[in-house]
Amino acid sequence: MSFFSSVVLALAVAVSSVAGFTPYSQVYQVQVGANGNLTFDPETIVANVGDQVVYNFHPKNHSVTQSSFQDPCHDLPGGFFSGFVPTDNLTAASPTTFTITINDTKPIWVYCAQTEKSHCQSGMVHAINAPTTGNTIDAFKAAASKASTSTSPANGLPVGGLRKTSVIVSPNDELQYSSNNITALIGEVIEFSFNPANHSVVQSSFGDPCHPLSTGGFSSGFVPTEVAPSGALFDIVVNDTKPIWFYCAQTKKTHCQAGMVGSINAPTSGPNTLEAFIGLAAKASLSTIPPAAPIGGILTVNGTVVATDGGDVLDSSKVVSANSTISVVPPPGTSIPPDVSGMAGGSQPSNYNWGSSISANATSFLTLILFLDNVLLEALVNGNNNLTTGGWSNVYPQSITDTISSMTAQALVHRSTSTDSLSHYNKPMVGLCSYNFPISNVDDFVVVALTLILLEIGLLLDAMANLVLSDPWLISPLASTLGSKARMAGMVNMMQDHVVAAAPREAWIPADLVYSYAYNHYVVPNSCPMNGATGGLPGYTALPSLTLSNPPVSGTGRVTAVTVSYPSSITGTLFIAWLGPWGSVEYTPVVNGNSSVPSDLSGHVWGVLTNASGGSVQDLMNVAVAGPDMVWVTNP
Ligand SMILES: *[C@@H]1O[C@H](CO)[C@@H](O)[C@H](O)[C@H]1NC(C)=O
Ligand SMILES: *[C@@H]1O[C@H](CO)[C@@H](O)[C@H](O)[C@H]1NC(C)=O
Ligand SMILES: *[C@@H]1O[C@H](CO)[C@@H](O)[C@H](O)[C@H]1NC(C)=O
Ligand SMILES: *[C@@H]1O[C@H](CO)[C@@H](O)[C@H](O)[C@H]1NC(C)=O
Ligand SMILES: *[C@@H]1O[C@H](CO)[C@@H](O)[C@H](O)[C@H]1NC(C)=O
Ligand SMILES: *[C@@H]1O[C@H](CO)[C@@H](O)[C@H](O)[C@H]1NC(C)=O
Ligand SMILES: *[C@@H]1O[C@H](CO)[C@@H](O)[C@H](O)[C@H]1NC(C)=O
Ligand SMILES: *[C@@H]1O[C@H](CO)[C@@H](O)[C@H](O)[C@H]1NC(C)=O
Ligand SMILES: *[C@@H]1O[C@H](CO)[C@@H](O)[C@H](O)[C@H]1NC(C)=O
Ligand SMILES: *[C@@H]1O[C@H](CO)[C@@H](O)[C@H](O)[C@H]1NC(C)=O
Ligand SMILES: *[C@@H]1O[C@H](CO)[C@@H](O)[C@H](O)[C@H]1NC(C)=O
Ligand SMILES: CC(=O)N[C@H]1CO[C@H](CO)[C@@H](O)[C@@H]1O
Repeated sequence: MSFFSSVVLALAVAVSSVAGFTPYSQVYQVQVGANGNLTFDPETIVANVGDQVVYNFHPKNHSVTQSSFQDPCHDLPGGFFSGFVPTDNLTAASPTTFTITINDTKPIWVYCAQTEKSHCQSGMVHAINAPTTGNTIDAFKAAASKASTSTSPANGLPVGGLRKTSVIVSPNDELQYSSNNITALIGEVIEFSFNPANHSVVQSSFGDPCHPLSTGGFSSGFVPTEVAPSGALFDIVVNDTKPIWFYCAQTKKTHCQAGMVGSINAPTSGPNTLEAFIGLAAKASLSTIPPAAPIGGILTVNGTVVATDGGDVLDSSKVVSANSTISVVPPPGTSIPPDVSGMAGGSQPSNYNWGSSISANATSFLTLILFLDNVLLEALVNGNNNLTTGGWSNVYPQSITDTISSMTAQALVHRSTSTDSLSHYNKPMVGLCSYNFPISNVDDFVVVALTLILLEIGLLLDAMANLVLSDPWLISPLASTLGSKARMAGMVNMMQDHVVAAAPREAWIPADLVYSYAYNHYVVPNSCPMNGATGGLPGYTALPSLTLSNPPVSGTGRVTAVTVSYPSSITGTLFIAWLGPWGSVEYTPVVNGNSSVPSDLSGHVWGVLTNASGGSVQDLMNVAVAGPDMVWVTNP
């Protein structure tokens, strides 16, 4: 039952199955003036719509400026400009970067506008999507060498892209910000990156360090973490040239007084220097922090915006009482405490409208549903512990973790559909096995949770389709469970994609395939109390594992083909059967270990290796030889 007992082993699974899930666009890194060369490296790139290009600056003082092809070294009206980025550091790029987003595939022409030593004229130019004939990068460079003195936007401010400076909060466990002495332009974003253990960034005045401004000002709130870097970022925007003063409000070890303070655009002379501020902070009274956070900036954790630290978006006090915790998965058949039912939004029914008997098929389905509920609960309960009180607390807003807690309780209540029914008809109940989950961080957890929930949905559809005639009383309880799982899929999908539109698809998955995936991926072999032929569930045999992998094609954001990996003992003519929503199934041939993805599929899709094509979902088990596996295809 050890959640993390086999992280190393499980990582191999995680890499192949996690990689394909998150829709992504390409991010290109360009070095500006590296090694003292007056160059952009790479000099040209080919990029698609939606891709991003991040420019990294090296000594001494360069810029990224857009021109037209016809007029090199002169700024294009309406074009982008990074502002100049002076830096002396020979060993690392400046913490200031400039990022542009590619909006179309027309050529983009770029130069460094530093006039000292005529950088542009010396060949410090760059292009995105330059033609290979006609207006080439070489033609552009040749024209630049003859251009008149370089120009750049008169106000010197960044435009058309994101100029961002990273500040490390508590590098190497030191009580400081690196850098604490920041020079920034109007429009620039300062991004604070949090490290252990429990720091904050709060704005103060010069004269009253370690205490928040009386009105306005920013505060990240406390960001407790054990991971370095934590993935927690607090972004503020510099709106004017006035000096900005900030501090860490942690009172344990009096961080502010110990010198954990900093400034943006502090005067370098006169009374109000950073040195003077550090001196004042050393004598300040015990630190304080505004009651609400984050304010005045945006806090994200691995891409998820944390709207309110402590979350008052939804009223969760009614749902989760202080003693409603499920720290371990109780064995099937254990009665559920009233407060856990309350957390779920209600207890299991007292009357299932039982039929006079139960069919062998229904017993078999309920046993598998219970088996899968046990796997899901183990993942949810452990993940929920980590989200609420463990290392992932404060990652998601309180209202989201409370909803996950509530849905975890709901999954426990819904397991009773199987346990109550099996015990009503005196059928044996499958107990808990030992499980392995490929989970090393919260993103992996979300992937595992969503995969298991989609398997549940696929299995419930299969059960309903098969039992509607023999055991009609079961349809309603199964539909309740399906509804609960679909709500949870939407929630988890939202946590995974970091966007509001949650659109998981409900594919109908034959029971044997659901069993195969769950057993192959999450169950320790031979660890289940009911020993079937293969050490798993009696009556079920897991097919060999199948891995479908490939990133989306850059630009389209779509997975158009997959590489198909399966045991070499499987030979002959093979197909992938794709299980889409609305009970659809489509077949594509496997050619040289590859198979294309039907163009009408989107979201998460299940694929199965088969040795014949053309049948419906009901016929699938006659031809399935390995799998299934889940693939992220594209945004719906
Ligand atoms: C850049 O500078 C390094 C070291 O000075 C040199 O070895 C390298 O060839 C230069 N690269 C280019 C593209 O000029
Ligand atoms: C960087 O170069 C720009 C343009 O030449 C100049 O205005 C600015 O003063 C320079 N900054 C530093 C710190 O040298
Ligand atoms: C250069 O950057 C590296 C990495 O951020 C840092 O460790 C080093 O102290 C910096 N050197 C100078 C001279 O600022
Ligand atoms: C893409 O469009 C945005 C919004 O209009 C604009 O700010 C940005 O400069 C454009 N990117 C490029 C590379 O032109
Ligand atoms: C972080 O520090 C604040 C202020 O000292 C404290 O209230 C909070 O409980 C700490 N959080 C954790 C998880 O230690
Ligand atoms: C901050 O940087 C300025 C130069 O920009 C320098 O004059 C000053 O001494 C620095 N202050 C500290 C405390 O590092
Ligand atoms: C900049 O202005 C925005 C919008 O008014 C505000 O939210 C933010 O806190 C300001 N930044 C700073 C550093 O004050
Ligand atoms: C929480 O626990 C306390 C003490 O055991 C008990 O009195 C109370 O009824 C419980 N609350 C709920 C909602 O079950
Ligand atoms: C049980 O399911 C099998 C196939 O899944 C079917 O052939 C059989 O008719 C079902 N039995 C009953 C009693 O419905
Ligand atoms: C954010 O992602 C990093 C890298 O994957 C990981 O180490 C870290 O644990 C994640 N943060 C959280 C809170 O899960
Ligand atoms: C399979 O597809 C991948 C990516 O689409 C491609 O790189 C590879 O060459 C293909 N392999 C074969 C044998 O066609
Ligand atoms: C990061 C984190 O909190 N991990 C914990 C998750 O939960 C398991 C068991 O519930 C703990 O063993 C981990 O330490």
